[in-house]
Amino acid sequence: MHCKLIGIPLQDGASRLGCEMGPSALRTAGLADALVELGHEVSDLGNLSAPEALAFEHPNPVLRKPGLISAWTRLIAETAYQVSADGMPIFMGGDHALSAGSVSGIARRAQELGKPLFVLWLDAHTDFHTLETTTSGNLHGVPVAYFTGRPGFAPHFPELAAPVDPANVCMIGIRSVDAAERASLRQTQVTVHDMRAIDEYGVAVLLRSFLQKVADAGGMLHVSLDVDFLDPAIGPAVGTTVPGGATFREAHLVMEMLHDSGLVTSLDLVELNPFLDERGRTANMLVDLTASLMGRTVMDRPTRSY
Ligand code: 6HN
Ligand code: MN
Ligand code: MN
Ligand code: MN
Repeated sequence: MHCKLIGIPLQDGASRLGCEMGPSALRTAGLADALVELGHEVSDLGNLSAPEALAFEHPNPVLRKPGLISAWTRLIAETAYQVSADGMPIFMGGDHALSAGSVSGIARRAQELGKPLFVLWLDAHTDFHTLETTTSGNLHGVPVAYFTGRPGFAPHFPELAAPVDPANVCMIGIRSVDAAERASLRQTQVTVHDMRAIDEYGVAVLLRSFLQKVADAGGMLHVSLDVDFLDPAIGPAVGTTVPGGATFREAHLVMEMLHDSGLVTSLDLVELNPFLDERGRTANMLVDLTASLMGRTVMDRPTRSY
C-alpha cells in the first residue's frame, strides 16, 4: 500500500490551542517508519499551509473563527480529492474540524469512482451540530452534520460535491451528545453505538455488522479517529476528554478488524494536542493503532476474518 501522509495543522476548530502541533508529534512518534516496517511505501507530503480566512456572516454570534474554518474546509477537501487518486491518504491533524474537508473531498472521489462512501466515526462525541445549533461555537463539533448534507451550511461552507448518505455513517465510542445533536440524529439514519452498546455487545459485534454492510455494498471506507475515542487514561493528549472511553484492547481490536476487512481507503488521526500529552504516550498510541490498522499483528491471521 502507498501511504500518503498529509499534515493539517488546524487548531481553531477546538477551544484549546495545541492541535497544530499534532502532525509534528505524529512524525516524532515515528508514524512513517512504523508503516515502512510493515512493508508499505510512504510519502510524507508535508503540512498544508493555513489559508486566509474567508468573509463570513452568520446570525449565530458564538461561532469561533468560522471564516477560517470554512477556508480550511475548502483547502482540505481539494487536497483530499487530489491525493485520493491513488494510495491511502492519512490526514494527520489537527482538530476534528478537518474532517469536514477530508471526508467531503474523499466523497467526491468515491462518487467519481462510482462507489458508495462509508464513514466509521470513532469518537466520544457525535460532532453533529449545525452552525445554528452549536452553543460552544467550536467548529470541531460540526463536521458530520456538514458532510452528510444537513441544512444550514451553505452558503457559508463550500458546497458539497457529494454528500455522504447518513445511513453509511457508523459511530462507535459515543458518550457525550448535546441535546440538539441528539434531536437531529433522531431524524437521520446514522448508526450511533454508545459506550453502553460496547459494554452490552462488545465492540467486535458492532463493528462486524458495519463492515459486512460496507463489503456488501462494494463501498470505500473512511475511518476518522478522534483521540477522545480512547479512555483518557491511555489517551490524555486531547482537550475534550470524557471518562469511560475505549480501552487499549478495544481500540486495537477495532484497528485489527479494520485491517482484516481490507476495506479502509483513508484515515484521519485527529484531536491530538501534544501540549497536553505525557512524554508522548498519546502520540505513540496513535502510531501503534495506525500500525495495527495497516497490518501489524501478534500472530499470523487468515485475511478477511471479520
Ligand atoms: N470533537 N459537543 C461539544 C461541542 O462543543 O459542540 C464537543 C465537541 C467535541 C468535538 O469531538 O471533535
Ligand atoms: Mn470529534
Ligand atoms: Mn471527540
Ligand atoms: Mn496492535
